[in-house]
Amino acid sequence: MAREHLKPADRVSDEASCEVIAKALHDGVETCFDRFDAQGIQCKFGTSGVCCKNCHMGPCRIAAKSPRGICGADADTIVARNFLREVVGGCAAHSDHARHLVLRLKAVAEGKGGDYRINDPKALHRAAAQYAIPTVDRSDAAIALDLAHLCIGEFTSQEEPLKTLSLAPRKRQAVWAETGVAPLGIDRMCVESMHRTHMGVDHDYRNLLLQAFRTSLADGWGGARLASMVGDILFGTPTPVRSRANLGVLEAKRVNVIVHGHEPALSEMLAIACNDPEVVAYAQAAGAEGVNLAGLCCTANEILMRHGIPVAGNFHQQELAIITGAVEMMVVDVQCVMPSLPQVAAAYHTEIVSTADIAKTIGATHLRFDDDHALSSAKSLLKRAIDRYARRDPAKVAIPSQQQPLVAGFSVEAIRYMLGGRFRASFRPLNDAIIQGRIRGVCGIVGCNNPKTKADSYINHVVRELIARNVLVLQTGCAAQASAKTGALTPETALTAAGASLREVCETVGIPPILHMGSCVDNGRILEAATEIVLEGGLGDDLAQLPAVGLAPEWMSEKAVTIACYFVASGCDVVLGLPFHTSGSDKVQEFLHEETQKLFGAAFYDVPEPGPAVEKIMELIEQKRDRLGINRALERKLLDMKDRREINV
Ligand code: SF4
Ligand code: MSK
Repeated sequence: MAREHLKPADRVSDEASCEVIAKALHDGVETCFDRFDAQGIQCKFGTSGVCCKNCHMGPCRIAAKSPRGICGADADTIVARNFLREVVGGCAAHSDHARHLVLRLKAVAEGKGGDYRINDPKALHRAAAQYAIPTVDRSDAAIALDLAHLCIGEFTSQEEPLKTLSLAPRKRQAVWAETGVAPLGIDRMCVESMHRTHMGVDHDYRNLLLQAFRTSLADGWGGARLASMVGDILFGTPTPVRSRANLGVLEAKRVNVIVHGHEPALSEMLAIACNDPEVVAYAQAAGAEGVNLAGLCCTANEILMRHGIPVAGNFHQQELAIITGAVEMMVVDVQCVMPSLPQVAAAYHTEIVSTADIAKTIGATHLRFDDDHALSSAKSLLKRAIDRYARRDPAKVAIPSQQQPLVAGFSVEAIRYMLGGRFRASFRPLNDAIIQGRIRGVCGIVGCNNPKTKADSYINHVVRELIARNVLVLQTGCAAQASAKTGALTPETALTAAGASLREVCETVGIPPILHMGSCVDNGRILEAATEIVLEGGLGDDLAQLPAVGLAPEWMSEKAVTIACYFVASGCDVVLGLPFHTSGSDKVQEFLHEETQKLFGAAFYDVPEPGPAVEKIMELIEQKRDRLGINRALERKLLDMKDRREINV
């Protein structure tokens, strides 16, 4: 079927998005779905990874009649080089985000942080203990300054491996040392990778792919991990919080301001400023009841996790939110922001405001965020949005009614506390439940939406099936928001869908069966949770032994490639709903899908359909359980009273 004839319900899963796609058609506004259709059949050279434009003798593309580029590079070299460059893109994105937070922490520690401060001293002391930074008789500012300098060293280290690697189980650290993938400083890894993929440098696909895993570890155990850690210190460690999700969170009688992107610094201030009496009075004077702040993509996740600010939608809904006609301002920072937003906004009264000097878009108003006067910057942005309220055209407004309640905020600290209680916070109950088979295993479901597949559909299918089969689900990013829109992130509704033994565990310890752990940069929290499980004992001594699988169902960004790589390099199998652009090299495919198993104890599995993905995930979990010898424990557990009488127990 030609794509142009696809109905909204073939492209997206939730009713609210369907309604707004139909409205876009009515309003004559183009969306990513139209542009996807306009692209036609996508280039096979690109999708198989055999197109090279790393020098100006090219571009070259590999085909049967031209098996080498002009320089002589073959498909293996070209595919591996392209793959490594994708990993660098992802690592750089997460790590630059982390760098901004680290520099802010340094400024706060030096007394130059403006309206920012150390919001969570416990998180600071936890981090200090992890890195053996002295704390006795020292001020928080002094500790924070040492920590900031240590973090800066994680970017700049030229000869020493990342210090954060030492937070992994010892056995995993040994695997990295043995395979030569322990990363040096984050910046060095990115620069070295770009050097090695320059024309005429590294041509050995294996050497290039090992560097891809090394660079990914600089993200997962470096940049991403630092971003979550420093974010918690500055803005607070997330704890369970109730909120709502989907386009129905927009309000007819309030000034709607949406924050979109990834970095929490400005959105934190907007979350505070929107309830400021001065701002509320200003909105009321403009005829509105107040300001309604909502989020999109991972900036949404950041302020959801810490403030319970509602989520307007995930990646594919960024244009749709504007098309409701009810958004006065969309404030964007970095990553996953479609450059089309100003064109969409031009059909309505919405102003797109970019705030980061490194991320400008033609047609958006660029208002550089003033770090030194963050709160007053946030207030003036909100007043600017309020000024647009009078320009809202009621004839163009159609806010879908759909929204679902959710619970988010599951940092590792929060999970530990919920499992063990305040005085004996511990992962022990979770480990015991896994050993006894009441929880079969854990699945981390991450990533984006992609117009190549019906939005949210794969994610929602797998989540439903896995919890029914007693698998605990950890989510981040837009995948978590997909589940939120179905109402699955509430203990109440999710418990009706969980398998009997998972439900029993969840009821006993008071956790839902699907834990929203944050934004895509927070995937490091999933590794942190996995490490806690290993250290708690009883499930082996390495991450690769855990009955845990990663799944990226509808991913689209380079960050997702990097995340998938650091999961595998950490010993966690990863199922991909959409394949990498590597099919043009059998050797690269074999390396990623098989050889990694020998190197890291984990590999990638391409499973394009959600049903088979569930089976694959269960198979991988059960294999790990078998190897741990814990499936025997389940057999004992399943004996009922009748069985017991029969065997005279
Ligand atoms: Fe072609 Fe080689 Fe240049 Fe790539 S590096 S564009 S394969 S000549
Ligand atoms: S925002 S990277 S679309 S998860 Fe983190 Fe969503 Fe993917 Fe962006």
